[in-house]
Amino acid sequence: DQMEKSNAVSAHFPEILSELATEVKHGLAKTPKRLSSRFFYDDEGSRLFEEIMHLPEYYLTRSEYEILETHKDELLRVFSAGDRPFELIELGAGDGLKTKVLLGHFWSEKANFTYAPVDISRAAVDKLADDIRKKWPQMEIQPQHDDYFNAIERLSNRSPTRQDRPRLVVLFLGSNIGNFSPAEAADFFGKISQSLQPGDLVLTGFDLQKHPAVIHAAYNDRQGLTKAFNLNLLRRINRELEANFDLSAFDHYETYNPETGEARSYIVSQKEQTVLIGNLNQRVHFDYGEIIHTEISRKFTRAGIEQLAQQAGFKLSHWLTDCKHYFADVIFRK
Ligand code: AVI
Repeated sequence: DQMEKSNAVSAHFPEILSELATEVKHGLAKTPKRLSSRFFYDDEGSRLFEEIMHLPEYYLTRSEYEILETHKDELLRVFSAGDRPFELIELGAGDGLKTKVLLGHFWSEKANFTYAPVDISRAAVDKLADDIRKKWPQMEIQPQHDDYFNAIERLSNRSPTRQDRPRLVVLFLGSNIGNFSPAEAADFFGKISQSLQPGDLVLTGFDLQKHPAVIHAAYNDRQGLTKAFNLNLLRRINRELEANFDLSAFDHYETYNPETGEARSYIVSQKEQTVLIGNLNQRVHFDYGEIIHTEISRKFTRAGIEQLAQQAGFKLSHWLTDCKHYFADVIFRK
């Protein structure tokens, strides 16, 4: 009842619309229609993505796992250089599957560090924190339920930084950076760079350009999990904005363009139809075959990565890849 009232209020006072409502209102009025992949990650979306990471076609996670496993010792040496304690801040931690490789190693080597996982899904961050407390009860962790940009904002607003504070090591794994436009990626590294001091580090996972068929398959799995993940956005809109998308009337489509390095995901309307977004009091018309563009997953070249580092005032200090050269974990040094 209380809920219904607040929904009714938000329908009449657009200035207090939720972020999702604002995105839907503007994104579905555009041509072509557009919704940001930022909104994929409600609890169900985060769960589906965890399943995607185990798919045979989704090589990204396995490649990065291999890199971290192979180089965990070197990473510890770099992070703790000069015997400085370090603070790991992981943006978009998810289930921490890959990070646990590092945490376990650092812990068994008695490294002097703390871990602050940040994720936009509360369920994901709570589960990760529980898991770590069970595995390593003495590890110092500060889980944060937040989005990347707020977390970076907080980083830069810290009280005047002392010379003797721990080294900050920002982790941004899993090619999350690929979901940003080129401008957003440059802005992201620029903001992080401004909040860091000389000697601080950023470790980022980049998916590399490779045979287009390998990339295409990763976003078109046979089980249809990627489709479910993409269409879950419509389910979320149905639930949170009282819309009536009929999920069976929409499909998933993905293209990879090797000239630009961009994989793009779309939702396709399989018939002409009109959808009602209840809370916005908005009707959205779809032609037969009309698309909503939902995601970009960019694939990088070494030259492109070097340019990102340089633009933001970083030095590329380590370049680590898996044996197939599918993926790179790269350290930028301030
Ligand atoms: C989270 N992100 C790096 C994934 C990707 O590969 O762009 C999200 C994803 N989209 C479809 N499958 C996985």
